Amino acid sequence: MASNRTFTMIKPDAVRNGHIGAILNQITDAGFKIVAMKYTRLSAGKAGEFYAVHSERPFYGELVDFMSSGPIVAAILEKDNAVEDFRTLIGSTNPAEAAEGTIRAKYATNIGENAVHGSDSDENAAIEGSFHFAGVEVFA
Ligand code: 3AN
Repeated sequence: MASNRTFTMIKPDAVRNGHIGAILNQITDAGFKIVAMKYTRLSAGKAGEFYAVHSERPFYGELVDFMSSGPIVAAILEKDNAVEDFRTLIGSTNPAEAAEGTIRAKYATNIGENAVHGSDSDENAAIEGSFHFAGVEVFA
């Protein structure tokens, strides 16, 4: 059965470009409830840990540098079928291929600086949520 939670980050490019409010509006307008949220900055070490699954990919260093380059908004979101519905809402990894109206089509800079993160499975949503939030910071 699909879980009802996913994890997101509004990435440093979208924060720098002033899109926090618009992105959060689009997320809540789409029916997601914010059950945890923080404005924070990842150290290079923490960003490297978060993206460890990509450590062999050629863009890993660039990704870690970018994700630790400025503040992010991290959040846990709740909705039926959260993981899949949120991936649909944000659009393809490469904003040039993202469907019109999706968050990445509207706010992403390029494939590396793509405005938002969305978990790709229920299992990763739980791991990523726990990476950023303690139990007492989650309000069901
Ligand atoms: P998604 O975030 O859509 O799940 P992944 O998991 O393939 O995409 O990639 C994780 C992150 O790595 C992306 N959000 C993006 O910031 C970065 N990334 C992915 N592919 C590339 C690429 N070809 N060049 C640079 N950065 C990339």
